[in-house]
Amino acid sequence: MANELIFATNNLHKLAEIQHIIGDSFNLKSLGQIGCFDDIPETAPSLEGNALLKAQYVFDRFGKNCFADDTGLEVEALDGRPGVFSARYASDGHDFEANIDKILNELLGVENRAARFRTVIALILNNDIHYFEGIVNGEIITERKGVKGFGYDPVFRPLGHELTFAEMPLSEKNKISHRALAVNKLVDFLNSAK
Ligand code: ITT
Repeated sequence: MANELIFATNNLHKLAEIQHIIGDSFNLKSLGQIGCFDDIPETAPSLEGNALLKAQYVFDRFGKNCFADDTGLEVEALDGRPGVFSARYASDGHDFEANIDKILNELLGVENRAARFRTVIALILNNDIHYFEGIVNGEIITERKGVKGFGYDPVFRPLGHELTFAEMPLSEKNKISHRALAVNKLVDFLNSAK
């Protein structure tokens, strides 16, 4: 029987995407599937801290192997902001449009448009903590392009590509994204730990 592994998320789209990459050897379950409906606090000052908070919360209460992720957009000219505040940069809600407007305004007239997406995964496996990181370097363009994806995708163009993340087919983004890079490292580790 496949090993059960909890992914501390309620985003079933993310769960399916990662289950697909992991294959049959681990049976991923979401928070809802283990009966966890709590609003897990994400109050740490770093992506690493927030990913661990979520994984630890589940491990402490359910005693199950678990991993969690956190992602941020880090803009060089803004000293790495929005970073850990990416989801709630302009306001407390997940208002993607307002978040993009805020970044574009802050970068008005700024020449250095370098930015990166960074995903951190914290895994708690048999009481040990492991981190996996995925980074995509790119730049913030001056106006929105494309309607696919979510979040900051319309203004983020990955290095070496002509299209923004929001102009690429999702299958293309998923091959090169920060999340995919971090997940691939997690999967390599899990497969070697089997
Ligand atoms: P959880 O419920 O899983 O915590 P979340 O919305 O907080 O969902 P993330 O931690 O993955 O999601 O990402 C935080 C924010 O970073 C997210 O709300 C987006 O604004 C932005 N973001 C993350 N991944 C992105 C991507 O692939 N493309 C564009 N923006 C992204």
